[in-house]
Amino acid sequence: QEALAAPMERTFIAIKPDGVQRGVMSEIITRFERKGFKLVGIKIMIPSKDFAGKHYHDLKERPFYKGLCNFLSSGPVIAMVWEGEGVIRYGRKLIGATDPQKSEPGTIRGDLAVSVGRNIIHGSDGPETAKDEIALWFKPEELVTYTSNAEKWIY
Ligand code: RTP
Repeated sequence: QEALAAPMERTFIAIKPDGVQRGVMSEIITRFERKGFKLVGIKIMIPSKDFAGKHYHDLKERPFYKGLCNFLSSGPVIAMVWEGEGVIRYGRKLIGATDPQKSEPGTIRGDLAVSVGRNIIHGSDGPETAKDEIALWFKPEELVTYTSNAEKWIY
């Protein structure tokens, strides 16, 4: 009998309102796509302040919490779920350090952002947060399971 394959790792990635407004969403998607990760969920929405507060509940005690929630709900956000081996940890690597002044060139924040309060993208920081954030932003039926088979489309 065939062993059941372990479910592939998934992470939650959001392009924040500044990333959407600055027109870098395709660039961000390209970097995850070209690495070889698979997009299994995507939508655009304007989160309410209450919803933003839930997303950032871990930071409730921080002085920037209110401003951060106001910012996340200030415009459209692209919410995504990406799948692949090591996608949580490597996704954070693609994104770069929280403060774009400290993120390396070659990372998304290093190349495309300058300020910590406007760092254009969010990525889950571990398996537990990934699970919670995916459940907060997506209904199970909004996530798609499919096999990548590029050969089929190349003649
Ligand atoms: P994210 O969750 O957005 O991927 O960011 P992160 O894990 O790298 O950083 P975290 O400490 O969780 O902070 C979440 C977001 O809060 C904003 N922030 N502002 N001093 C400040 O004004 C300040 N510090 C953090 C950033 O936008 C950060 O992404």
